[in-house]
Amino acid sequence: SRLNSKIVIVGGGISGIAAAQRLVKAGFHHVRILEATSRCGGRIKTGRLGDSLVEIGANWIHGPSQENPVFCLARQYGLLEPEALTPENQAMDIAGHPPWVPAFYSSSGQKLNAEDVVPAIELFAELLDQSSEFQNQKGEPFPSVGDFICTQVRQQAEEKWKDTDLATKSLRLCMISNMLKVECCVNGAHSMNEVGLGAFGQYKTLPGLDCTFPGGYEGLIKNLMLELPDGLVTYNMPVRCIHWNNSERTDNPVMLECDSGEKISADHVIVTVPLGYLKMHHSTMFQPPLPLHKLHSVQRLGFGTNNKIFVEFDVPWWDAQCEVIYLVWEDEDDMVDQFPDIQRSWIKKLFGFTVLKPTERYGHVLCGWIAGHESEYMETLSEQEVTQAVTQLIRRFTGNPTVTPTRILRSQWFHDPWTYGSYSHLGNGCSEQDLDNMMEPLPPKGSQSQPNQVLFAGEATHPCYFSTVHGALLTGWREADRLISYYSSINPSEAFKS
Ligand code: 6YU
Repeated sequence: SRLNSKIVIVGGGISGIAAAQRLVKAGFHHVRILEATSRCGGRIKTGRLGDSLVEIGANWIHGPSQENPVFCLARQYGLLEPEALTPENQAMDIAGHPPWVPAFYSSSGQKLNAEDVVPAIELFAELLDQSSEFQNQKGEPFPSVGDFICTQVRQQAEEKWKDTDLATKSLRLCMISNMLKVECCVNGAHSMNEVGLGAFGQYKTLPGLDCTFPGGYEGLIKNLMLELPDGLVTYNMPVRCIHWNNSERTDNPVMLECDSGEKISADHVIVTVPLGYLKMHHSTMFQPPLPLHKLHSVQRLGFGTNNKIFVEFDVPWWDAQCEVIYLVWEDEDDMVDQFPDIQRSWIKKLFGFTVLKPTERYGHVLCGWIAGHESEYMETLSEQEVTQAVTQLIRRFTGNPTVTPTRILRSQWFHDPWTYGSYSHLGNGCSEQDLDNMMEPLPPKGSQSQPNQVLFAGEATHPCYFSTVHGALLTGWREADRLISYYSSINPSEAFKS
């Protein structure tokens, strides 16, 4: 019966907490979360820069509207600003690209005219839209979104910009390089050449203008945790191995082995560890090993790094209304988003900064964004080295040799041993099938042994909202529901509270 079945959730991120919350509500008594670290939240992590709260991990509610469960919970808990709650805000359909007020600076230290670069941004946006249209087509004309976009730009630029002078044309191609770097951050990919074209349209956006949590994203976690019984989470308890189809025990089919040596038996395990962790540890984490089709999907799906570098100033060097600052390198008209000479050139991957608003709350703080192997290299540098590189960069692009940050703070998601990166994307050759494989429970379909021994939740198991908090939350609920309906099917007389 559900009352006695033992359910262990591996990982206390939003997906693990969501699964626990739903199972507890449905009347399961023996639910626990084993979390490797000393805190819950995982990639939802609010930190401090001086007196201000800043997000080390997830930043926005993407598409805050009725259909978004993160939005609905945040509203219910009273965590959002009035503006985010307005019908106008919820109705705004931005298709994943917020209409921020931009400013453009060049590597020769000049502010660029919008009209010189905006045609490149428009062409890029058009091609990015088209990249979503290769789904369900037989074969992809190009292996990646990066290949598709660069080929199309090369073909179309000549025609479109035939009356434009050479210098401006070249500048627009440099702007395309910048846009590729932006998309590396959005997709959590090393390069747009590693984002598959055929499945790009698999990702879906929701309506609503992206909003933030004024009191920190972790407020969502804190409120959800209040709905859980005390002691449900065991901290500092990394799970090393999951023995399923466990023949030594007849009462419980699954046995978990922790780093501490502790062994815990269970009827069901919900695994929510990040894809980066799975890629690294799948061979030791499952006994027997993962079925091949699942393993191949773990390997084929992409999991790159996107990091933030918060930079604080006494005095702003950008305009008051500016919301995003793009740094355009004038030597990048060959449309590149990767730098072979990483030690010297890593900083070129930083596409620019978003401006933290409102100023009354944050002071003058920018958030720099950097993805890819360059970002992973940045993590190995000291804070001083990063500060020096960012200071030099800003001095060069503003042409002002005295600009000096007062404080910086950066994330280091690749060196987080429980994550190994930021979030997932569909890599070369990926399809919808890979996400289906990711969420398929063990033992796989068609097996004779007890079903639903090991279930899989987490951001990288959502068919269309992967890489997001709402996607992760929904997968936790999905796997809880899988168990709830499993128990009602084997014992229909047990009425469920819900
Ligand atoms: C969003 C956003 N956002 C920025 C950055 C990052 C992410 N995301 P968790 O990892 O949370 O939990 C797993 C737990 O397991 C964890 O606590 C571990 O300690 C534990 N664990 C691991 N191993 C274990 C073991 N062996 N034993 C026990 N425990 C173990 N999402 O909605 N808005 O603004 C951002 C952003 C820098 C790093 C984000 C954002 C992603 C979310 O943070 C993430 O999906 C969820 O928090 C994951 O929750 P979880 O429970 O699955 O895992 C067209 C097209 C484009 C496609 N993409 C466009 C979307 C853009 C995505 N944007 C992201 C942007 C930012 C800025």
